[in-house]
Amino acid sequence: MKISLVIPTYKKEREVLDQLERLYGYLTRKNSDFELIFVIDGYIDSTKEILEKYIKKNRLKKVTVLGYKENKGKGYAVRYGMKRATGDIIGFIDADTDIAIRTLGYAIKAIKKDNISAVIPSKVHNNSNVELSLERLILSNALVELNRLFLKLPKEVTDIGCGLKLFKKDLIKSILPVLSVNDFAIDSDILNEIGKLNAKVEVTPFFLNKNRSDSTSTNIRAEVGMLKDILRLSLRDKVFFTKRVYRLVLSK
Ligand SMILES: Nc1nc2c(ncn2[C@@H]2O[C@H](COP(=O)(O)OP(=O)(O)OP(=O)(O)O)[C@@H](O)[C@H]2O)c(=O)[nH]1
Ligand SMILES: [Mg+2]
Repeated sequence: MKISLVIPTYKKEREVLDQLERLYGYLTRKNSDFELIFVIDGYIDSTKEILEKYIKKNRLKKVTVLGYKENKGKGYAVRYGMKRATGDIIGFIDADTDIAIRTLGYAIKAIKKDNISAVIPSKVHNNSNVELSLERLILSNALVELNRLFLKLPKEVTDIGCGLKLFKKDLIKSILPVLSVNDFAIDSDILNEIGKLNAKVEVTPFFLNKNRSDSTSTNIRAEVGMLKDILRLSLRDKVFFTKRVYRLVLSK
C-alpha cells in the first residue's frame, strides 16, 4: 500500500531537513512504498530552496515540493497537498519534529487494517506519553467538547489537534471537495465530514519528542479563529439540514 504524507510547511528553515531525513529514513527502513509532499505555505523564507537543494544533492526520488507565493494557512496547505496525493493511504504530518516517529509507526499499522478508514492519534490515549499542563489539558478537552456539541465528531475521537492524521484514499478523496477551512480548524472540518459518513476511526497513541517548541496553533488569535470556523461549519450544516427538511416536507 502506497503512503502519501503531506507536510504543510510554514517558515520551517530550521527544522524542515530534519523532518525530511527522519520521515524518508523511517519509511525507507520500513520498506514502504511512499511519497512525501511538502507544501510550502507561502514563499516567505528560504524553506523551499533549502529543501530543493537537499533533494537534488541526495537524488531523492520520492519527495515533491509544491507551494505558492502567499501564506494561506495550514488547512489550505493540507488540502492542496492531499488533492495531489496518489497513495492508497493519504495523510498529513507537521513539518517540525515535535511528533515522535513511533506515533507514525502506530498510525500506519492501524490504517492498514481493512476495516479502518481513518487514524486519529490522541494525547489522551492510555499509551501516549504526553505531559500536558493543566491549561493545555483543559483547552484540549474543551476543543473536543466544542466539536462534539457543534459538529458531527466521530464518537471514538478524543483529541482534535494532533498534527498527524492518516486516511484511506477513498474516504479522503470523497470528502476533499467539501472541505473549506484554511486555518487550524481543518481537523474539525475533516472529522465532521468523517462523522457524517460514519466511517470507522481508530485512535492511536501520540508521542512527543523532547525539547519541542511551543505551539503557535495554541495562541489566542489562532484559538479565536478556530472557534469562528467551527461555528461557521455548524451553521452551514444546520442551514443545509433545515433546507433539506423543508424540501422534504414541501414535496409531500
Ligand atoms: N502556524 C502556521 N503553521 C502553518 C501554516 N501553514 C502551514 N503550517 C504548518 O502547520 C503545522 C502547524 O503546526 P504548529 O505546531 O501548530 O505550528 P508551528 O508553525 O509548527 O509552530 P511551533 O509551534 O513552533 O511548532 C506546521 O507543520 C506548519 O509548518 C500557517 O499559516 N501558520
Ligand atoms: Mg509545530
